Amino acid sequence: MSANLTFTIFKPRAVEKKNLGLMIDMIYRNGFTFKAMKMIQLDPEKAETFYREHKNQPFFNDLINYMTSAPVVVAVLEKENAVNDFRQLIGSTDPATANFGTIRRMFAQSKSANAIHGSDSDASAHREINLFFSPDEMV
Ligand code: 3AN
Repeated sequence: MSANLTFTIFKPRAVEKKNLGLMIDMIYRNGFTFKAMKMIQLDPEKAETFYREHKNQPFFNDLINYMTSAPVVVAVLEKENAVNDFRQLIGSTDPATANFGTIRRMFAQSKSANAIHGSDSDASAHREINLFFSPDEMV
């Protein structure tokens, strides 16, 4: 799989608040291309697999409850240096301290309801893409 790919989730509150279009527009304007995208309802098992590295964190149960509370949109994005550039675009985990102009600063409510996910490494992107998409779903 290309190292120029990253994986994102538009989280429940961002979908409910109808901010999807604005967020997608920002992503396009920052040079990313969508290779795949779909709306899904996460079940607890899938959410726990996805967030397995946070299993022992105090916020884990809340995170799983939140991520399974309403539909999300998952997508694969392509751009040179996709992982790092996308992390820059979304901003830091806590929207209160995320840089101005980042997606989380503009659209997130809190650390758990923080609007959007972005893979933190090429290895994570590879794992996360394979968790949600089969090769025939990618353009
Ligand atoms: P990021 O998504 O910025 O890489 P991670 O990987 O540290 O952040 O955490 C994964 C997800 O867990 C975050 N996107 C956020 O939804 C949630 N999370 C992280 N830290 C906290 C926290 N202190 N309280 C509540 N939720 C958190």
